[in-house]
Amino acid sequence: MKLAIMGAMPEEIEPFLKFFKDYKTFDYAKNKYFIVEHKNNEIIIAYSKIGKVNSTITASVMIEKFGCEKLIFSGVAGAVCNSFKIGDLVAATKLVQHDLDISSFGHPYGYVPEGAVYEEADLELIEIAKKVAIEKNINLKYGVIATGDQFICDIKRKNWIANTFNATALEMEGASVAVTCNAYGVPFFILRAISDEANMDAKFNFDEFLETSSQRSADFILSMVEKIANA
Ligand code: 3QA
Repeated sequence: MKLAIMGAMPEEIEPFLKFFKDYKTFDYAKNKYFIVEHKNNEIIIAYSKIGKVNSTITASVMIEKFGCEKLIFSGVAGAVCNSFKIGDLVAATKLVQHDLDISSFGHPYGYVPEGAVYEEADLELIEIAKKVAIEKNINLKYGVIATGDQFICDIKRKNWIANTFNATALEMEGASVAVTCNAYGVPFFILRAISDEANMDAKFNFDEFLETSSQRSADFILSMVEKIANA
């Protein structure tokens, strides 16, 4: 099986490269792809760079160029629902582009013709995550993740996103990866550890917690990979 593991920033994939140690590096489409042989599986690891466009390119390359059959995203996110605290892990059930807006034509936010407001994550991978959470005694959260090309550090915008999409966390890549994977019929799973609360303090919290939250997300994904590899 060929499995893709992606993040957006170097810090988000560093824990994987540290864990696997032994990898080959490929340059493609202005990015680096790291290839690991693991228990008869091939794992392709990359960070896309920030945002919807970059993450779309990387997810497409993972599928088209490297033939990945499943894709996992690991990284950090801003919390939008009050019960999510820094360090908490959230698995996306559905993803939405909060900055996609043709509402002047009467369409709902996040919608364009022939698309859907919400892109759904793969249920089998969510089941595997549930098992890992039980085994590791982790209070894994689930919910809608909202994506847009903006670092959100403003309560008004954050609350608008929470209310408009029933979102629990927000970031800048999940929904574009989801659209890409669903277009190709590739099952995907998106996990984020909270790094900030998308408020006035977001910039400071983000800088402080990027590394530890990235590690927390990666540790969880590595346990999932063992289950996927042994399946
Ligand atoms: C944004 C990163 C992008 O990949 C999305 C982090 C955590 N908190 C967020 C928030 N709003 C939107 N997204 C997020 N990731 C960081 S830009 C800083 C880059 O600095 C999730 C995320 N509140 C690089 C050094 O200059």
